[in-house]
Amino acid sequence: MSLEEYKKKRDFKKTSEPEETKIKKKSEGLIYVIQEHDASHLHFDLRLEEEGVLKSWAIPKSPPQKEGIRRLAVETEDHPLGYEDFEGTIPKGEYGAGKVKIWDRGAYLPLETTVSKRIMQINGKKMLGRYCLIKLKPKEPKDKNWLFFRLKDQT
Ligand SMILES: [Mn+2]
Repeated sequence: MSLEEYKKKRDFKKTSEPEETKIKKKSEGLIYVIQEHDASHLHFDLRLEEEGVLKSWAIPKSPPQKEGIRRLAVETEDHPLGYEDFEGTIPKGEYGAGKVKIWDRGAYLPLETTVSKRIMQINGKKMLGRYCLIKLKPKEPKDKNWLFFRLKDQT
């Protein structure tokens, strides 16, 4: 867990994204947010609080609000706590240039966590239910593709 890659990619004199971790007084649960990011390609950034950072995945299509939709989620660099509040425009020429807005946020509860699988209860407004992230077998070591989908509601 390190913000080295996050910091290396950004020039904080130019972007208004947070440079450092900001820890607020905790509300309930772990942070969950999805930011809509209108960069070179519109995508959605899923971020989940884990061990003092926001683990991050870029989802190229709309997030899976209903069961039966499986979305590719590409793991990206850890982001600092506090990034869940970020909305604004990353300037042209900077990493991730384009508009960022919060698409959904709330808290999540991890139910099962391994290196290649996460099952969790997401309590957002648009995403509410049990979700799974599962890592796809990498073809090359640099591959960081996961599948993200909603699990069946429990009765
Ligand atoms: Mn992004």
